[in-house]
Amino acid sequence: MTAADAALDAALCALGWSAFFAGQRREDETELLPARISSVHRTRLGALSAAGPIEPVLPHRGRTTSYAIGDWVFVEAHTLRLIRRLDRRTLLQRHTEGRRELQLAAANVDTLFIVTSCNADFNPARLERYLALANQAEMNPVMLLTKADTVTDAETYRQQALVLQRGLEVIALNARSPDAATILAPWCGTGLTVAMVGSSGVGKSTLVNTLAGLVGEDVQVTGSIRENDAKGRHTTTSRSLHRIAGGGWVIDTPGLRTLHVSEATDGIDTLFAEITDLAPDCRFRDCTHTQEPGCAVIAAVKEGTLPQERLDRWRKLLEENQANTPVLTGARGNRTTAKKRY
Ligand SMILES: Nc1nc2c(ncn2[C@@H]2O[C@H](COP(=O)(O)OP(=O)(O)OP(=O)(O)O)[C@@H](O)[C@H]2O)c(=O)[nH]1
Ligand SMILES: [Mg+2]
Ligand SMILES: [Zn+2]
Repeated sequence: MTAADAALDAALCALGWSAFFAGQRREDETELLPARISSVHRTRLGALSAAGPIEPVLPHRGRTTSYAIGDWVFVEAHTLRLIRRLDRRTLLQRHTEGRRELQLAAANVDTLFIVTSCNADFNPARLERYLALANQAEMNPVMLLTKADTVTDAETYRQQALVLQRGLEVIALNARSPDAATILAPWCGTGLTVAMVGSSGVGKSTLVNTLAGLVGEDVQVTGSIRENDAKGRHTTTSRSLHRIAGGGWVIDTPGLRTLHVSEATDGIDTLFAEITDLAPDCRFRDCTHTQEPGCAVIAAVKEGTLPQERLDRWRKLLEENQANTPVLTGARGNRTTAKKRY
């Protein structure tokens, strides 16, 4: 490898390029430039190449809605014509109100920061939805509890969050303090990508500004919240990618009004592992854990090792997931639920 090639390679790795993407380059594609999508507008895309920002030219009949922030694409060096998108390592999708199609929120994300605040926004059922989504997308979830500086009982919130999923990392912080960047540095190293999700007003853009060290014109606009219920005002309206001072990348997203779960069966199993683990001990293999004799899950609730509310939320989420998940017909006419397809 020449010195110039090595420098190019280092620049790509800093953008999040890895063997997973390099392995997708075909022999006839050696001249093409890899670029990472950094903004998605109605009719145009923005991207970052090893040489700097570019505006890829969409293929004939190409639509910007087919691309997610964080996607890797190949473009032709001199024309900047977009040739193709590379397979994604991870993909975060969301349902938008009134549309059937899933919206592509962020691709190739390593860690999903699920953001909530130490106030009225804290809601276990909603946080579980985000966790199911992160698990399903195979992104490592980390829960951030902002506004810890405004309360005296941040630790109580942290304890409530810790029990939502086995092994979950939960961090209470002040999103406005530069300390937040130091605390979150382990997930934000060179080439790593994190995305922020959470309701409006929890401090996602505030965190992006702190992590990216954004100042002046580049700053992500933040908004105030209502005093009585801590609800935000939907200040951020589009997704964007920002470089973190420590070398990684952060994707800001607009706060969601509602969050629907679909095609997340595996993600829900991971989230409620303590229930999934008990099921083999039930007397009946198809036990629904509602009233069956010899049910290990009901026994755990009676013994006090599994909270009834947790079981109720599991059932509700599973029902919603089933209602939203299309049922496919398998090769031999077997009914199977749809698995995630990238
Ligand atoms: N005291 C304190 N205020 C915070 C903290 N995090 C955010 N805020 C304030 O909360 C308000 C909302 O923050 P934003 O960053 O705009 O929230 P957002 O999650 O981006 O909201 P949307 O863009 O509407 O989805 C702003 O006034 C922030 O200054 C924190 O940790 N401590
Ligand atoms: Mg915002
Ligand atoms: Zn059972």
